[in-house]
Amino acid sequence: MNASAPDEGCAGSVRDREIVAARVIVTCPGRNFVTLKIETRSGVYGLGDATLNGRELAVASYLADHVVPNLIGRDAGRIEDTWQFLYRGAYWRRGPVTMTAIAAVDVALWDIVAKLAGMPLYQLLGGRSREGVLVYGHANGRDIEEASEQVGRYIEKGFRAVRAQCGVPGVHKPYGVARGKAYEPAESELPVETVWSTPAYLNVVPQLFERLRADHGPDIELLHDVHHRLTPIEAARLARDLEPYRLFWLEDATPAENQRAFELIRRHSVTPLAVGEVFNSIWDAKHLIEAQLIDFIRATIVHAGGITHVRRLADFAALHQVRTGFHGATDLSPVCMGAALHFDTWVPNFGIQEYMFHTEETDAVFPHDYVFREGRLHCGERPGHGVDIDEALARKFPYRPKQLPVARLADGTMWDW
Ligand code: EZ4
Ligand code: CO
Repeated sequence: MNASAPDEGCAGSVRDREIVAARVIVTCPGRNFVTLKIETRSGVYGLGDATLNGRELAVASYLADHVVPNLIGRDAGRIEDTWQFLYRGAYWRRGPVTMTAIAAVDVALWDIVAKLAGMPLYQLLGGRSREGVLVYGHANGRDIEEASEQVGRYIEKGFRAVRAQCGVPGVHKPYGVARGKAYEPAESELPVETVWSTPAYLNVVPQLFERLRADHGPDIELLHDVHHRLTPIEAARLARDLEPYRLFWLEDATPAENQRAFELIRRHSVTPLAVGEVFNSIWDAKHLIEAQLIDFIRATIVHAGGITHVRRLADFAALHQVRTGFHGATDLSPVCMGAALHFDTWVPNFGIQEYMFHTEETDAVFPHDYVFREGRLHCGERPGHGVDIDEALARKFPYRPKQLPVARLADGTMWDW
């Protein structure tokens, strides 16, 4: 970039903002994370999360081999132009690998510009809209009893909203139920094969929520994740059966490639619906939002093109009174969480934010300034998104290949996971 060009904006000079280096850092402090670090001539750097669970190295290569060479010499302040260059300019658009790579660049640039401006990132987006970000935690149990105890533990910790999952009689290793200390879906080098039974599941879930309301009363917000396991008519039945227990949301009730499938669920139920943690573009959600078939959009910063694209998605959703409910499982790194919390602090149509605790090792590799207090997460006031990386420590945790499980019906048919 021409260092003698007129200075634009107030976040340093064009010369200060020139990108001089960009590196992909892969580390496994309990699970794999991919991080992009972009450095400017001023010495100020930015970080972006590039983690795509089970497909980490595809994004690492997309970035290192195809994106980083384009960044060197660019003005880090040209966030929008860089986004358009990587999306429109690349010819090949969308898809989780591409959009995760673009997100990593985008978040790192927002981080740099906020640091140069001396502002917390939420301020650049338009400033604070709320005092804290409502989060939900994950309670799970091998049976209803254990799941209810877990919900109780979250309430004791101060949570105001809890997602609940429980074992399904006859189903070995159901989605969302912990095997070790904490629930972590990607557990082996090759996918674990699980067996799925829809009738047993449809039987147990309403019983779970009946019990949770009886044990914990009407005030706690309850959520549930179907993880794409039902057909549209089965999803409609579950949503209807759960109405008496007033869920905050029912998530991913059926796969959303066919967006019109949700019309069927809507016809039968007023249970609020959340969709989209696997979405990577506004186009994945267009009909769902326009036709008001969902209540919460879960597409998040790391998998949907960064702040620049998710801001557009959130504004579009706001026109239809659809609120945000960003994905925030442990496979999204603290870097994504930091950026998401700044976004959540600003976005007018905020709904809720998913929050699972990272391991101590992960928290040590990614020092951050966000804190949990009384059921809400609070982003810090440090310039940027407030999350750093300890590269020396990251190097002590080398990449370990891990994939998500797969699900089959009892007769061997491959099913949705
Ligand atoms: O299975 O993040 O709502 N949360 C979820 C997660 C996802 C994992 C997949 O990478 O559905 O547990
Ligand atoms: Co989910």
